[in-house]
Amino acid sequence: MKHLKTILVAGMMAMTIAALPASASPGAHAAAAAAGATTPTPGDAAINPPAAGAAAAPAGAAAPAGGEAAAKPAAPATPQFFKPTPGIGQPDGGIHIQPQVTAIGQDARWMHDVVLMPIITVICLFVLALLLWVVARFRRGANPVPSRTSHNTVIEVIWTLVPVLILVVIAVPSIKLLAAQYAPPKADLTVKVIGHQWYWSYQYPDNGDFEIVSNILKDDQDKARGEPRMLGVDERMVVPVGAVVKLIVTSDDVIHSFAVPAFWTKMDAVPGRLNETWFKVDRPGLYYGQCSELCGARHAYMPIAVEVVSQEQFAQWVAAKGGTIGGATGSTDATAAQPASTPTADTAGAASNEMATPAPAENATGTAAPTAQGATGNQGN
Ligand SMILES: [Cu+2]
Repeated sequence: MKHLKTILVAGMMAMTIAALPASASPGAHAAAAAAGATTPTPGDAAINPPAAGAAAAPAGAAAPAGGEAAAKPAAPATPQFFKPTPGIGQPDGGIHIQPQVTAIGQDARWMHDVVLMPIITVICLFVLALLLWVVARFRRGANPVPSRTSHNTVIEVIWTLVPVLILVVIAVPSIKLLAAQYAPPKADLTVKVIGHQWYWSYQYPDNGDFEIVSNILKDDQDKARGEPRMLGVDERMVVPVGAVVKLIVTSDDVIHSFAVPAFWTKMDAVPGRLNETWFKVDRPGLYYGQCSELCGARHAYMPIAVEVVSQEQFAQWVAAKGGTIGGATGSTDATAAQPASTPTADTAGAASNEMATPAPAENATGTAAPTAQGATGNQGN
């Protein structure tokens, strides 16, 4: 028991030490943010994987030059279909909840704006009025002989029952909303979202399992593309409109959180764990989000941009990424009615089929293991 405790304490100390470099830099981080981040921070080169940086450069150069009409997805390797709409999918300086573009989000916004805020406002004003009244009515000057009242059964029943009724009124839509969020419809498309220090990558297992790496843009690039500062990325996550998108969220290093406020979507990205969430967006457009779990020095520099496009545009984009379009993009209900990975396997190709069926997977592991061992053995001896 004592031994176990020692291990635990040692482990916690090790974790604290490991966390130190990250927590040592918030000053620099804040300074960079205050300076407007126009000067590239030292970590820039480090966080941009060479491959992604190289791939992003031509796309970034092509977008402002050739793709002035954003709807023209012609030649560039990475078609970008939308420019941001002011007030939609991004913060606009208000304190309200962003306009919601999913049914769940609209319910949740209604819950907040119509149920919770009015109730809490009335309660706050009522308690404030009560306090003021008590202060004035029962002040010492007006009551030389204090009242000796200590009980009032009627009022005690009221102040017990009324809060219970209020809570019940809140609980009914609240639990309905909660249940709806955890009852995803059949998925039309699966995207695996992986958080990294400090960028996101997105894998499309239904579309040939390609992966895109999404890094923040610099301020001048944001300006050139007409994107909001600190929210533009070089490679956006792209999904078809009206499709139920299942997100498998995980992380490569520390805990991140994938959050897109306009979708009412927020899910922790935990290393070694696959968290699932979903959304279905009915309005084409461009929506921004941010990592919502403090994940290190450049936590503020890993924004999320999701582009919701038509089926045709999605097919174009997938083709530009070297992926394949199967039956899993929401066009046919028959295929979508099966588990997310199966429809692609049926219609698309051998690549995704291998992922879905257990037999080839076993083969793959079988061949991979000896190779790895062999390599280790060779290097070791
Ligand atoms: Cu993060």
